[in-house]
Amino acid sequence: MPGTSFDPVDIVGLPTVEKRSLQGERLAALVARLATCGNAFWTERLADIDPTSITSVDDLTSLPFTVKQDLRDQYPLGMVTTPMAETTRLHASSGTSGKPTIVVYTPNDLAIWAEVNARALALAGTRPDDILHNGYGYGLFTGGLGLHYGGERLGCTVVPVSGGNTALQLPLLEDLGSRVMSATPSFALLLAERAREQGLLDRLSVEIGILGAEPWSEGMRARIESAWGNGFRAFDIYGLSEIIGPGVAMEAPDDLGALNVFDDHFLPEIIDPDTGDPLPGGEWGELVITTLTKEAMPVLRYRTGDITRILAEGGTAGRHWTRIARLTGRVDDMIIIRGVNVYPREIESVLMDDPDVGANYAIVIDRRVSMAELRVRAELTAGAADRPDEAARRIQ
Ligand code: DLL
Repeated sequence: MPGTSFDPVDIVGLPTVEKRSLQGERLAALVARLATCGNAFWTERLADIDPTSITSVDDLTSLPFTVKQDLRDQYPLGMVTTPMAETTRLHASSGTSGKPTIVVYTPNDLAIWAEVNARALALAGTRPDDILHNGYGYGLFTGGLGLHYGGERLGCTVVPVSGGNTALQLPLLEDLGSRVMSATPSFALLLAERAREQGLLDRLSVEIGILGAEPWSEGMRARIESAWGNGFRAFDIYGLSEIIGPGVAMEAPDDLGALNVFDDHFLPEIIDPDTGDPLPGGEWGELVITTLTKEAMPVLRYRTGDITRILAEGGTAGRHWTRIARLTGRVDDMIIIRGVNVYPREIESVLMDDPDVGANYAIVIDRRVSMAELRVRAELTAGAADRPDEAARRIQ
C-alpha cells in the first residue's frame, strides 16, 4: 500500500575502501561543478585549482577553506550555485546582531537532509512506529524542520511542538505516550523538572532524547537522565546550518562519547586552528567539513570552529562511519545560549555604538538554571547616569 512502508535507512555505512572511492568521486564531481557553474565566488576561489587534479580524498588538502565570513560576505544568496528555479527552501542561523547566515536547499538537498536525520534517529533507537515529540524550534533555525523531516522519513509520527510552552508540551507527552523526544539539552532538562514539579513524571513514557544544537557535558547528560528517570537515555546529535543543519553526526547507545559522522555526505578533517595544517589522526583540533553531495550551497573544507578529534576506527555493531569525539568547545569565543549563537564582540558592538554607554561592561552567563540566562551589565556615561532605563531599553 503506498505510503505505509518506508525504505530502511542505512545506519551502518560503507566499508573503508568503498567509502573512500565514493567520497573521491563525489569530491571530484563537486570541485568540477563549482569551478564551472558560473558562481562568481567559486570561480574566484577556485581560480588556481585545476579541477582535473582532484581525483581522490587525498587531494582534499590542496583545496581552499571556506569560512563563516565567506557566507557573510556573500549575503544573502551569493553562495547559491544552482538556479533559483531549482531551490525550494531557505534557513538561517541565528546571530545576535548583523545579518544571519543564510543557507539554501534544493529538493535533493532536502531529501539528503531528511535521510541523515532519519539515520540519526534510527541510530539512537527510534523506530517507525514511534511518536517523535520534536521540541526544537521551527522556523529559520534548522533544528525543528531538520528533525521533523528526518522523523517522517523514518516513518515516525512527528509532533511539531517546537520549543517553549512547557504547559502545552507536558500534557501532549502524557496523552500521546511519546517514546522519543528531541530538543536542546537545556530544554530537555527544563521539561523534566517541570514534569516532576507537577507530579507528572511517572505518567510520561519518554525513553530517548535526541539532544544537540549546543555543547553539553557528560555531567549534563547525567543530570538530564536522572531528572527524567524511568530509564530515559540522552544521546548527542551534532550539526550546523552551513553544512546542512542537524544530522551531520550522531551518537549511538552502544558507543557513548563518539559521534558517527555521516561521511558519505559530509567529509570531516581535523586541522590546527592556528596554522590551518591538517592534524594527524587522533589529535584535537578544529573540525573542517566538506559537503560532498549538497547542490544549492555546497562548501569546501568549511571551518566549523568546533573542537574535536577523530577517534580510532571500530565503532560497534559493524558501523563504518568516521567517529569523532563529542564537541568540547570552540576555537573562537562563540557562546550558545538557548540554541542562539552569540559572539561577545557582537554584544560589544551594540554597547559601544550606544552614546550613553561608558567603557566598561560585563557579560554574565548563568547556567545554574535549566534555561541559561545571559545578562549584560554596562556602565553608563556620567551624563546618562540618571536615566539608566532609557539606555537599557534601547540596548535590549
Ligand atoms: O544548531 C543545528 C542543530 C539543530 C544541531 C538541532 C543539532 C540539533 P546552528 O544554529 O548553525 O545549527 O549552530 C551550529 O552549534 O557549530 C556547534 O558550535 C553547536 N552545536 C550544534 N550541535 C552541537 C552538539 C544547529 N551536539 C553550532 N554539541 C555548531 C556541541 C553543538 N555543539
